[in-house]
Amino acid sequence: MEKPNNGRIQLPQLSRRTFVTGLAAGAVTGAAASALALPSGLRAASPRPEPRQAVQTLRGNHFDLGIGYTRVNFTGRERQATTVNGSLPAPILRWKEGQKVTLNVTNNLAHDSSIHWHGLILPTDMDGVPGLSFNGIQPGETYRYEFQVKQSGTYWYHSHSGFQEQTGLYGAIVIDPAEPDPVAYDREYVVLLSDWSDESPLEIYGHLKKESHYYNFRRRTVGDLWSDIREKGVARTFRERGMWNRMRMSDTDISDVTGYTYTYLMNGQTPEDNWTALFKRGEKVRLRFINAAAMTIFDVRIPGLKMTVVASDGQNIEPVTVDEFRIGVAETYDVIVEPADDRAYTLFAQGIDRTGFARGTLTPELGLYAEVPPMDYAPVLTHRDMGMGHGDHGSPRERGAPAPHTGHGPAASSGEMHGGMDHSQHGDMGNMDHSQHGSMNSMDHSQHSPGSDTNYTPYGGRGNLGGMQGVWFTENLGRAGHGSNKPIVHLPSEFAYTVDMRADQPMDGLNDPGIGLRDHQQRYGRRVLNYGDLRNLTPTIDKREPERELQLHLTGNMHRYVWSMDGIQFNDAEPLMLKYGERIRITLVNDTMMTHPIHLHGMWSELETGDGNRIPRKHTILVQPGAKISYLVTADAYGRWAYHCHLLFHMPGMFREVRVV
Ligand SMILES: [Cu+2]
Repeated sequence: MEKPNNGRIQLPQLSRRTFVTGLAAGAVTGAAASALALPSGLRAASPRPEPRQAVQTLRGNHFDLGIGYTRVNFTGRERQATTVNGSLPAPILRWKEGQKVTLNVTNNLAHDSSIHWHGLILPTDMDGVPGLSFNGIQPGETYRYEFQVKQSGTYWYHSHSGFQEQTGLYGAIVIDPAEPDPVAYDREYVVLLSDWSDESPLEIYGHLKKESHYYNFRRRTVGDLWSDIREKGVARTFRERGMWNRMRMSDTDISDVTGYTYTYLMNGQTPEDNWTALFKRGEKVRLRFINAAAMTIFDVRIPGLKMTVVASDGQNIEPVTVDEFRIGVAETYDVIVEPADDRAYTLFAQGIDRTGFARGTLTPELGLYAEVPPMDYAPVLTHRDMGMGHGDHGSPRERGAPAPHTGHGPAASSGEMHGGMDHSQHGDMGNMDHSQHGSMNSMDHSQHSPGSDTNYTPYGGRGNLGGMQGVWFTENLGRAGHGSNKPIVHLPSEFAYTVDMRADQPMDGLNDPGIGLRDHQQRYGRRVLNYGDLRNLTPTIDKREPERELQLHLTGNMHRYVWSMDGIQFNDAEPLMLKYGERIRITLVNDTMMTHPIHLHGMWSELETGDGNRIPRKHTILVQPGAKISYLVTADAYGRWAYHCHLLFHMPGMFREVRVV
């Protein structure tokens, strides 16, 4: 890592106008909203007392890491961060495939701590999940992690204890391949994205528990109402708004935690600090993007440069050239860029909800910088994001323009509402027809009787594995690499207070770049990466067909801010049992309005993108709202493994133990 010592580089002229322009393009209206939605890192432009150092890189076989407290100042106010060796982000660990590494991790905190090596295939007691694979590291204790490095690529590490990751305990891992790298490049940089708040994680969590919209200042206003009416007419506007109001949801609720409290960081530096990397014209530069944020999904682009994506979650893929990609929390993407001119370029990573961004500069010369582009418009959730079956209405629509309802009579729409959404928890639904709920429930439950489809068992799967949850299908499964062909089944556990919404007709989560990106080709001429583009660079290793398929639902109740799988929170859940060596398919159905990054520890998640010979291997899969997506897993690692949403405040509930026996 040749990184320039980023001393006090001349501050860019980030005029207020730039940001106001960006916000005006979005859905913000009203002076209060504009002011509040400014990224907090840009509000306070007070210079740091000392220049921030570039992130240190540690190499070798043996590492001593100390977890401790460090004072930081990202906003003009000093706060306490949780760090490794005093550094936020933690040092970059540089390994070589095939070597054995030893890491002595000393916990100098007042609380238990841990480090999880995200995406690494290793024995379960080295995985670093307290309560599952080890007991955590007690205050004052040193825990020795020791394992063989079996893979190459870009990964990262973070605490798996409490909410420590949110306060700074994360860092990059770069593993050089044993064989010559199939990717050619002249220089490389880690670009680690994260989100910082001056509020403690417990405060943020407390706010969300009290009011899930606490950080959302983009709820629509009377002004929006008139522009909606102009665009869509009175009847449609009131039908749509009425639906949102009845559900007491906000169609602008894209992120639980926003730029109102978050300052978005690139390699630990705020947008105004402007992390800077050097290149020489004509060089191939490899950028290793890591999303180490607690809660923020980023959309990344470098205006003026094409990016050739060469790896996803550390695994080489067939190169695909794009202008923009979405990186979910915990995902990594490696891209190659070839700047042809002696000019600076802005690395721009805007939050999925467009309430702020991380920013850095790629430049041939220190002191140069490029324009910071305005943020894109803020997306607005539509019916299709709720799995309500509007995916077949032709081109996707954005910006408050749900697919038209042509072809649906009033009965059809109302049936859809009842099928897709569960209103039984709402005491004040007013004009909702409660008499239908009984019939809806009994209809759905009737699907669980073995007679309707003998292909699956709702509770137990095969008896000899015992105690399983979820819906398991065992016959006539879709071909490996091509995804699920099974009907959507909602278990009785999904009809509980933990669930306020269910998708009955989830859309395809594969060939969809996701909310806020769908029209970027037409609107901006940007080619956006989607999961359907991913093909492994080398042939699929395990070519077997899956023997069993698990359908698991990502569920939540936004009003209570509880998250779950199949309506069951982690504390009440049985482990998912896998038999060593078996090949299974997991189909995730997202019954919520949020995009969830789902991470399976210890084994690869092999995303079925339509080519059984080139199945890409990932450790974290983004599941779009109201969508389903399938991947294969070879249960080749004994032990107890975590399986969870990587959004920090979803993790307490949306979590399962996977046990391979
Ligand atoms: Cu989640």
